[in-house]
Amino acid sequence: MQQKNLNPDPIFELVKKEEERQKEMIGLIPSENHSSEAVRSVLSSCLSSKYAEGYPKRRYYEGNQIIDEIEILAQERLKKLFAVPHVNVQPYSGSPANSAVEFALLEAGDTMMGLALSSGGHLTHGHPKVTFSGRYFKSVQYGLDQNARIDYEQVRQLALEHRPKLIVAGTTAYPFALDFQKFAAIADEVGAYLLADISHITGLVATGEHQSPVPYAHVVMSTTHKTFRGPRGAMIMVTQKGLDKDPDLADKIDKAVFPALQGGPHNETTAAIAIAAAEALQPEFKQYGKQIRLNAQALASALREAGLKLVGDGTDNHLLLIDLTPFGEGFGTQVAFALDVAGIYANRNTIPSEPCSPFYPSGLRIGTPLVTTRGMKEQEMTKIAQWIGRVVDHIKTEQLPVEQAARRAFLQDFKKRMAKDEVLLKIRAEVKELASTFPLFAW
Ligand code: DSN
Repeated sequence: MQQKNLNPDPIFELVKKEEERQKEMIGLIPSENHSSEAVRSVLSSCLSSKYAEGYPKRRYYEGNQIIDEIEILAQERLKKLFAVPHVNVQPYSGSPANSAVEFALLEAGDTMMGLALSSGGHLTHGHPKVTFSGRYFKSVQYGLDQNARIDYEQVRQLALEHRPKLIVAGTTAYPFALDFQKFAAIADEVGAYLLADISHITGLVATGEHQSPVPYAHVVMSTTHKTFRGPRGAMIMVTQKGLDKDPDLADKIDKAVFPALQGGPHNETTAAIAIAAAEALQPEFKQYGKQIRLNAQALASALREAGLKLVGDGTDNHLLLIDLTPFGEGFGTQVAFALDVAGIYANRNTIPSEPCSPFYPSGLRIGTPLVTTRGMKEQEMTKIAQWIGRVVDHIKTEQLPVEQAARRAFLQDFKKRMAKDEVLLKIRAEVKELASTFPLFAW
């Protein structure tokens, strides 16, 4: 039969361009990662054609014998990796997973506690007014001490005062180790459930580079695409401690994911999670976890040498927050835009006690998962820090106008000028030369 001459969809051209962009640039967004060919191959497989509402051996659709095997494999590998008795791999992503845990453990109006967004917490940890967790539950938010570390004394005082039913220990822009044992002592004292959201640090927990929350928390959730290096998805684990507190906990979590909040699971994602879990059980993954932290520490010292200030003066994990207030309020905005032109993509972020605003923040959030997965090591981190230092120095006179109304026009003009700025384009060429020698996935 003659093959039809398919009119190539421009989408394929755009995907190719995005791949080139990723190869030519250096990615420092701490929540992103590149995954293996094996993970990516099952994502575009026939598994996405199948409905499998329900759980293995309890489906609402026929023809799920093989999907059952895949989901059971994913569960078993994760149970082994994290030493937990129950795992749900169906949440579509991190926010739905956290919503499911909250729906399972709380009634509308119950009190929950989480780290404030402005201190490095996540929207789903009770951010007031605009989020599901902030509107349907009474949310109490804790913060940081003067050294930019979680203020455990404040957590305890707030817990004693408000008697939350749920305490969330989890972060999205926090460069330091979490002390799950301290969180557990507080949760146990007030009889609260402890949820550890380890989305950012799963790969570090799995490799022993960060304390595991499993002995301390009742529920542990994570996305599967950050340091874990799997597909976009999430998992919710119930610990033995959780089952001891509430023997129905696993069932409550499963029912909150399906049928309460979701429909059919994305089987291709389930299979990719199973593959990522098998990869995480390999010895190379331990090396990868170690290198993530070594790279973060190398980046921190080279950034300090370049004259940049870090929130809390360093990092214990994969993430760093650069405090750009010495260059002007809101300066994270200009730096993020200029770095993008110079071939380095990161994200502008608020810093603790942000003097400007979330839209024009004074910090830059960076991390090492993407570059570590590409095989870069300490010497490349030094180069990256020097490039960041050169970009900051080059644009340091570009100040945001104080008047709100003038900011938009300033940024439009700034972006236009930076797009053809010779210094930035020269750095971009240097970045490209280095980046092109590293594959996206080197493990
Ligand atoms: N958006 C994720 C991050 O960048 O950290 C959290 O959901």
